Amino acid sequence: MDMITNHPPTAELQALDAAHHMHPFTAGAELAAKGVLVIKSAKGVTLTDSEGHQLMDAMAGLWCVNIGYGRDELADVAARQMRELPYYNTFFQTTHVPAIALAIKLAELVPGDLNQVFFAGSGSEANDTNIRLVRHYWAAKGKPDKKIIISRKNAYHGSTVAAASLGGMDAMHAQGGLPIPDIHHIDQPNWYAEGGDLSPEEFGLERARQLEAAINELGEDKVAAFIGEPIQGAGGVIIPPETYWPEIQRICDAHEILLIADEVICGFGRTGNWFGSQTFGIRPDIMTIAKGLSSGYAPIGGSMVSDEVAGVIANAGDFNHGYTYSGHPVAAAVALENLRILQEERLIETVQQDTGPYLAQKWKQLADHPMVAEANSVGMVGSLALSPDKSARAPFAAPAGTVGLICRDRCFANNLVMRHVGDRMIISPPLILTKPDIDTLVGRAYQAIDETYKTVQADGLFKAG
Ligand code: PXG
Repeated sequence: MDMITNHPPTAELQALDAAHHMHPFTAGAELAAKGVLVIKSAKGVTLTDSEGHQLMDAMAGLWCVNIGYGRDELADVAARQMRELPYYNTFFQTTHVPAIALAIKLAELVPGDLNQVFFAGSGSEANDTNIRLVRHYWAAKGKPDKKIIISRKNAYHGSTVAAASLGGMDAMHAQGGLPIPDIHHIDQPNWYAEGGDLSPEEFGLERARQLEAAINELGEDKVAAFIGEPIQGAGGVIIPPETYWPEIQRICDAHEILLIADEVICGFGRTGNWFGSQTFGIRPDIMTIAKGLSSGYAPIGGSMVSDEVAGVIANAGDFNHGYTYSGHPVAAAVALENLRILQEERLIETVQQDTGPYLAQKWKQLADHPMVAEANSVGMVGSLALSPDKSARAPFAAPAGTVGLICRDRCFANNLVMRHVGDRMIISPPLILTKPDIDTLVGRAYQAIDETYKTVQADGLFKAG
């Protein structure tokens, strides 16, 4: 028997993991001392760990398992494709049927004239592609100086050198000499934390107009594109004020700036439409996709590209860019089957019309708790802000994330996987979540928040900073 089918007990797995496995976004020594959680299997919305505990996964893995765990159809398609053609590339004038079939399907599903796809293995890779695409596009149009990409602080666009540079995470820029040149960051539309006395609508306009100010300052002839997540995900599920995206769209149109919507989290039903761009009225020139494209069953990402941009690139000689796994046949076949399930089972319509509104109503009730200052959701993504002084939207006196981490641990103790970003708690559950599941989720979340509240009070942390 191999180690996967017949594995050693948890403590031994933890020790082996600590000895040989470096984890993303993790303080290795701290994790080794604590012992990592080993997830063994999953079905529907439920994870089972190596000790047999069952947890509701309100994060859909890392925002990706949109159709839920355990769909045999995807496993069958993967096995069939591995037997038929496990690998071939899409370089040097070759292709294969799964890549063609997925490209057609994506052109049909993605709104507007984004009819071409450049495949990647992940969202980070796709955003690297986007940087090269937009610069190559403008160079091909005789404007090689249009190179700067404007992004936002607290954005997340991935973890490669270029994608992390596009992102606006200070903690990431602090390591490894980021950002690369010609990336410019403006402020985020986070009304809760930064809106002060402005109404959300006023604040949304003010933040969008920073884009226009930046373009004027840097020079329209130097700016290639603006990139943004419709809802900032890893930044804490920051749902922008309604005024924000229409103003961003107006500014991009008025100044000949390409608009890149990073749909890695918002795409494939998360917000109750196929794409977050539809929920927020964005008409992007390029769209980054990954995660929900395959529901995480296989690694795949891509850039959806408008007819205009793709046409210019097609006539500009070789585009000297690509990945061994661009359009990988097994990943493409799995993605296609995932899209079939999303479509035929009407999962996105259900989120839009039924379960999304139900979640919104239940989730909002959490704001009745004395430590919850805000609780918002759109479709199947939501967040809440923990605060010791709700009316002032005040942070805790302790370093950001102290209380959030306590709450996250209380969630796990209550068999709920809910993440924290600073002192915001976030959810992004599978789209198959039913109304009884939502009741369970919100019940466990309330319990965890209340236990956190009692701990925080007992520890003297319930004061504004
Ligand atoms: N864009 C967005 C909007 C993302 O959320 C990426 C790009 C990068 O995708 P890849 O496939 O390269 O990881 C992401 C990924 C978190 C977390 O802690 C979020 C992501 C990845 C890992 C952790 O919330 N988002």
